[in-house]
Amino acid sequence: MEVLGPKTITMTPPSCSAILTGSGDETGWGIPSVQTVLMSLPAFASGVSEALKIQGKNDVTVMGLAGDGGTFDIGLQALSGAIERGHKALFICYNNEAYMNTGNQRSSATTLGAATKTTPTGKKEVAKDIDFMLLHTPLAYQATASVANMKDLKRKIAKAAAKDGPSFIHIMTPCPSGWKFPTEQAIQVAKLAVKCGMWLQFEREDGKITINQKPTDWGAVSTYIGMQKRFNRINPETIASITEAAKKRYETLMKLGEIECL
Ligand SMILES: Cc1ncc(C[n+]2csc(CCOP(=O)(O)OP(=O)(O)O)c2C)c(N)n1
Ligand SMILES: [Mg+2]
Repeated sequence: MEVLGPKTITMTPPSCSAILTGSGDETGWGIPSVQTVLMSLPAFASGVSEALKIQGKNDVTVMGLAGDGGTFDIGLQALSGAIERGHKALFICYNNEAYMNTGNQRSSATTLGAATKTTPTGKKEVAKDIDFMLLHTPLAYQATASVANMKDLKRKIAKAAAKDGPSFIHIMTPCPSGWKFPTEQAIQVAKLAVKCGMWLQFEREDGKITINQKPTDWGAVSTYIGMQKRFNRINPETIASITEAAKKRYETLMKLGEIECL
């Protein structure tokens, strides 16, 4: 909100953030806010964005804030449609890697090997790569960001809001209760994810990908995993395959940085 200012209309689907922020007359946002249904925040945003356009209100930002469940899974179809139609709106996904508000059920964003209520022995599937999927959509601006780097996040929000089309920012948001680590380590966990390459910081603008921060220590993947009790039952082979996949993803991103994307 510091970046977007008061001329913003926000919406949130059911999620932890909806509980924190509220909606209508009972909201902590201090600006107009709507609580949408879980499957279609981007459809709500499309409608509000078009209404503002008809009213000639070009200086109002429409910002949707959804979790990984509301973005990767249940809201994906609506997001895909809103991007394809090109509405001016900023879609922010805070990714805590599970359906946390309802008690930590796995989502398609949950990392391989992580225990959740519905994967008590560790998730068997790799996480859906929403960033790479969205590289092939006509977003006016796309970025990843981290709660451990607020300066970078604010810069990206400002850029996204200035675009005359749909933009998407994907924020890594460690969840102490769901990932099972002490709350005071949240920023440390987020920093480590970037350092070990489990989280890639990049942006796509005008068809060009820029890597904002390079992974510096692939060996720290096991430290990152070791800090979180959700990975208590993971074996060394799975850690090795997670590390390999992270390396491959970074190599692919570097190659994509050399060519023009959509
Ligand atoms: C269609 C539909 N299915 C299920 C629910 C129940 N529900 C409410 S919040 C939530 C979790 C959302 O997870 P996510 O989007 O990752 O946000 P988080 O809770 O992790 O912040 C679920 C499943 C719902 N409200 N609507
Ligand atoms: Mg979530």
